[in-house]
Amino acid sequence: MKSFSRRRNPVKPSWQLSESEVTPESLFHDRRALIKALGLGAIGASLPGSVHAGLFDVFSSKETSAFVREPLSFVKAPGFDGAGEVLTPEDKVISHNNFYEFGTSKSDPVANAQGLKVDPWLLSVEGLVDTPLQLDYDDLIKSFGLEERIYRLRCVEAWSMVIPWVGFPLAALLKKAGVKAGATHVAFETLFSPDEMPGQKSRLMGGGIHYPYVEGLTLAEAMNDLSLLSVGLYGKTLPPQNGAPVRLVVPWKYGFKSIKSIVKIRVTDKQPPTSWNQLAPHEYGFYANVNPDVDHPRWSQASERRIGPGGLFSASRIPTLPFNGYGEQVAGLYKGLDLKRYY
Ligand SMILES: Nc1nc2c(c(=O)[nH]1)N[C@H]1C(S)=C(S)[C@@H](COP(=O)(O)O)O[C@H]1N2
Ligand SMILES: [Mo]
Repeated sequence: MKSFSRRRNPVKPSWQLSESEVTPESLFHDRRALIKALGLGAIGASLPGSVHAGLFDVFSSKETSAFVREPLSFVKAPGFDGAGEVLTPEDKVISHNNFYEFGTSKSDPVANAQGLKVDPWLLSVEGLVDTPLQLDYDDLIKSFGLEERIYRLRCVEAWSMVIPWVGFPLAALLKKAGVKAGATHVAFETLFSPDEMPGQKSRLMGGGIHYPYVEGLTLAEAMNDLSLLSVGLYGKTLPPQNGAPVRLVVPWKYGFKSIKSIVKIRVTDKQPPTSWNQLAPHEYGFYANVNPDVDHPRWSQASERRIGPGGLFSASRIPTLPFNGYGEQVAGLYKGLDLKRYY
């Protein structure tokens, strides 16, 4: 192999650069340099300011540490200790995310969500309830007894994690509001804040979803003890990329049902529209129960890659269980329902 002449090359090879010259932080203090370096060119120039800020967060520890997670007090819920399963390490849980409001790749939410304002927050509980509720940030963190529950999370994309959530049963909130006779479903809505959520400003970045992101459960599903409103993970408040300050966790359903950063919960007498079903009804149903016997039209759901300490690419493939292994608690909700038709 012919060696090239270093003397004729005006650019210093990387081994000649000093430490300060190679640290991304110093290199990328100039936004235009960053955008050029990432190859975004004209696209980058037209991205909203919040996206630029987000790109910076990846490289600047000062900006990533802007979001402070508070320690929570909670009890360990008996029966939810994870049954000896290996937890997905915290750094994987908070860096491999789906949150299309902040972009469609797994690394976008952590990069773009750090500036999300979660306090003040207002979660409104309304619709067919005796007492509509308006919960602020402190109400969410302090007015319910918090418990830790270790749940499996199975994404429809066939990867999964084991996560120690901190939260309170959705049923506790619904009981506090008082569900009126005639109610059949519960609808959920994520924050709509395009200035903070760049995916809501651009169809490309937001994956084509019609925002705000909405989800729904039957009333019986919502009242099931497994349905959790999570305000934390790994003992601290949620980071924005995981749905701060409050998100749903329904572990027997595909991950997209576990809607993040909720501002509205409405009790209703109709099956509410849901974002992924609106986008691709043949691929994503209202129920979305984890089911190894009903494949996604484009891939098998028979197995999954469990994300452990080595991350996604060294993850082992394991069989997917009906209802994600929670059949004992929830199969009764679907007696007589054709789960192939109601996927
Ligand atoms: N508002 C909102 N909620 C959302 C999503 C989203 O894009 N927007 N993605 C869903 C999907 S597909 C999954 S798998 C889980 C991922 O949760 P995690 O990032 O905390 O693991 O969040 C769900 N909740
Ligand atoms: Mo997902």
